[in-house]
Amino acid sequence: MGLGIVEKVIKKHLLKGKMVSGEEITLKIDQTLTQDATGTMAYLQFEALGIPKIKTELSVSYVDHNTIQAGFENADDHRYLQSTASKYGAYFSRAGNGICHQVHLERFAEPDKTLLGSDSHTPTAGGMGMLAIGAGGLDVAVAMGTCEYTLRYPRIIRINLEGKLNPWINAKDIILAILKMFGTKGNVGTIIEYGGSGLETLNVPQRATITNMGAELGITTSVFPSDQLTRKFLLSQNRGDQWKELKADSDAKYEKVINIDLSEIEPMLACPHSPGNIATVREFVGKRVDQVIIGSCTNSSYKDLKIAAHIVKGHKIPQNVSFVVSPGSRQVLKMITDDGSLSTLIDAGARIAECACGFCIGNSHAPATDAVSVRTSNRNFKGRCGTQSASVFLSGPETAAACALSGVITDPRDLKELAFPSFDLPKKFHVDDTMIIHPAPEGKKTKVYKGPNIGEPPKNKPLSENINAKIAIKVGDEITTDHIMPAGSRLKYRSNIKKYSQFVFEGIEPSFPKQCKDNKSDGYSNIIVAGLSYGQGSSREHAAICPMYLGVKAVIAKSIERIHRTNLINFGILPLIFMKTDDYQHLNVGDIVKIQDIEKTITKNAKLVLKNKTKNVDIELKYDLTEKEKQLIVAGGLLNHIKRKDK
Ligand code: MIC
Ligand code: SF4
Repeated sequence: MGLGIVEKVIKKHLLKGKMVSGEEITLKIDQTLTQDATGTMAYLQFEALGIPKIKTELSVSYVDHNTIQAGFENADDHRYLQSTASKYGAYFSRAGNGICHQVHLERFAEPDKTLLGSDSHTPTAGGMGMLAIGAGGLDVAVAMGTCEYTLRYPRIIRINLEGKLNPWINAKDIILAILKMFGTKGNVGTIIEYGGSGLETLNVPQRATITNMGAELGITTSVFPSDQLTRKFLLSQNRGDQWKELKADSDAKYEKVINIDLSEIEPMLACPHSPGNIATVREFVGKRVDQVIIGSCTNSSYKDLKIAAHIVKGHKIPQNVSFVVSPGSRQVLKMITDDGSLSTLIDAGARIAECACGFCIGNSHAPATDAVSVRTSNRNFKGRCGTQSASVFLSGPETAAACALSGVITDPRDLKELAFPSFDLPKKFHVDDTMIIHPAPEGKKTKVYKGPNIGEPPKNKPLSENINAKIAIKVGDEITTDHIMPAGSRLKYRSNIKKYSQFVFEGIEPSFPKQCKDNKSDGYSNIIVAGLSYGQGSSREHAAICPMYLGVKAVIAKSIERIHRTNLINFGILPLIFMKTDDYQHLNVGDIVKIQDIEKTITKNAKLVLKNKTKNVDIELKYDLTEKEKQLIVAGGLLNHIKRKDK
């Protein structure tokens, strides 16, 4: 039987395990990426592992998230990252060079290779035919030191894209349509493989817009074949020698095959407050818009910005609309500068933001109270933009630019007097790697710089046999890592766990850290109770480290998302699932609960029962841990486990 592209890449990189859905497998990792918000912790952990050099073929340390320097903290972190990259053997992409996923696609991604990144949108590189997976910083640190990553073998779904997009429709509209089909819940452990005749009409940046938002589906990753268009893109980036064909065998089998006719896709929106809350633009036409932002790792490529410039050319943005453009990389910025698009955007009244995450993570351009913002980014969770009362809609750049032009939600197909521009990607992109610093040559001594904001990664104790705890918080469905560990203005404390942990659940229950502390002084550990899809969104391992620091020993939920579940295990927190979802109602804040004989129970795969002593009820819990995960939990996390093995 033939193989699909995902199977081919996995087979080539398989170090341990069987290629059977649900089985634990270990893959050889060729490349890693980190970004500054997760990277400082990842490199602190890499240092704690005591491995002298990075062993992967290529590792890149990007600075793109915390580029606002309103205080010494971020600048110090950048220096720390630059010095560790140099010392341990990573490339360093400086602040201002661009968003990690955009730059990686332009300069480093390669077909038929594996990439592990400490950012949930790492799968963007799947647009290049890479098996690119997002993970917590600690997993990436371990992969830098060992070239290994362990996960469960996925279920593989094939989506055939047939036909051709109509004018004014963006690749973003395709992925929003897919989000409408799949939703953001229940897709854990899935990989999507794309195929179909429509691929001939989708260039690499368009494919990358689609793979980027696979993160919002909650899947492990998604992958496109590597074909002549991939080759063309690599050639245009002076990297033609890195092209390799990757295509599925005609008799490859998939768990499910879905066909999408591209000509039926229309302009789409993700409505407040979830990327899974999908509607057509038509349904909202005429709604007031206060802010429009084009940028982020989803839609800030050269063509995206050139089209936006074409739409606003010769017009002025209405006075009540703030229009922001944030190019994805310095390459994009330089090219829109050289071809005049930047000047067009400025003439129209655009505010030009740095080539960075910026607005997307809520550390700038927070909208006004009750404002409506249309953005080309990938997440619109409540409050993520920095303003709790704002409503954020996600769209493609054509729709966003049309909205900026008219001050109301507008279907770009209604821009009647404007012809749809037909420009192809250039044969040569502007290639200048000045802002990518190479690691220090072999043998050269490099000193690691550590500013006062950088604390030691916290240590955890091995699991105790019994957990005697109080329920410290009870939350509902779809709690994202943004809810657990807010980003925005709090982001600069990422390297300082003691300080950052004061903000756990800040937007939901600001007294949570104090509650945990009080419970601890009364002799209890803490437990978090949650609904469906707990830990959606980012790969932010701080959403596990900071609760661990506050004495959280278990999360009991109706379901937990993949990256967050792994992060919990990596930091020694038990991820537990209600056997009967109805039992959710039997746990409330302040209840005193006990889980006994944990190690014995999980080693024997026996029934794990929580006793709610306050309500006098027993609740059965599922743990579904692999053998390796059990060892991590028992050791009190991955770092402890590795240290134990080394002894
Ligand atoms: C995000 O988009 O939420 C982030 C910020 O890029 C995160 C990483 C982080 O928390 O630093 C992600 O997507 O993993
Ligand atoms: Fe940066 Fe936003 Fe992309 Fe996250 S989603 S990597 S914050 S641009």
